[in-house]
Amino acid sequence: TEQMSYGEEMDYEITGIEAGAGVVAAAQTATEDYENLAGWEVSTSSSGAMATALGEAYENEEPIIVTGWTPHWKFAKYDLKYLEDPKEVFGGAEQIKTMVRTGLEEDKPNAYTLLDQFEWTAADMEEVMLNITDGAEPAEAAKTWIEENQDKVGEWTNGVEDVDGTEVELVYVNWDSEIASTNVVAEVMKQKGFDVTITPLDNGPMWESVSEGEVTGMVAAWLPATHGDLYEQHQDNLVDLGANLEGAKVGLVVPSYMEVDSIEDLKA
Ligand code: PBE
Repeated sequence: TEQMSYGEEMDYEITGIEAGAGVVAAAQTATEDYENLAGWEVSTSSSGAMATALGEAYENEEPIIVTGWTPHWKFAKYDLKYLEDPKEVFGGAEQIKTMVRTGLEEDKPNAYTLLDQFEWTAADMEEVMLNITDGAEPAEAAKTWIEENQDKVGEWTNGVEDVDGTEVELVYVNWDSEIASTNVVAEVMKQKGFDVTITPLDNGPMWESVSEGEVTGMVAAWLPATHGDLYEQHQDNLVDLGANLEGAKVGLVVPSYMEVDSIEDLKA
């Protein structure tokens, strides 16, 4: 059958993203836990390179398996599906949570309150991501969304006083979802008078810089599964401000034209 040749056609390679991403670690675990994935490997590069490879394969109707996640603009651009994961290697429903450094509430209460009140939906985040993938600068896409969503932004800034250049540093990873959220929060904070720096890091250093108190915080903690090991390692040294988005998900994603529905259907 056609399905038997997928492995060969893809050179037994799952197209990954940044080496430090939780979804890449989970994909590597999948190649160990699913016997039928013996001999498969997860390549690592960047989220941008993955998106390019996916776009090219899609255009040519070729098979490709990527480490994917929701919210992401790729589901609006292409007809895609998650492969079923009967062993639940990729976990279930995920939340994206906000983590800040200890002591922030006392030192910078207005920054703390705003970060604590930040929450939006997958549809909100996807709107910003789509705008960016269609060519808008992240900061511009953030401003546009803020202008159009004053009600929601008003809830985040409720009780937050205007400040005069209070410094805030947010860290993130250059994943499309986190570029969107971090730019939106940064822009809202700027509009309240904060002096905001946003710094892209690798995943491990992002968690570390918050737990070591070097930076203000981040809105990019995927839990309970995706960043579970990092949370466990750092939880005693950070303040968990709860979910800023519900209904996130990670897994192996393929174009819908592929005749495979479950990770278990792939052939060694
Ligand atoms: N992601 C996007 C990240 C979390 C956010 C799914 C690529 C990860 O796998 O660590």
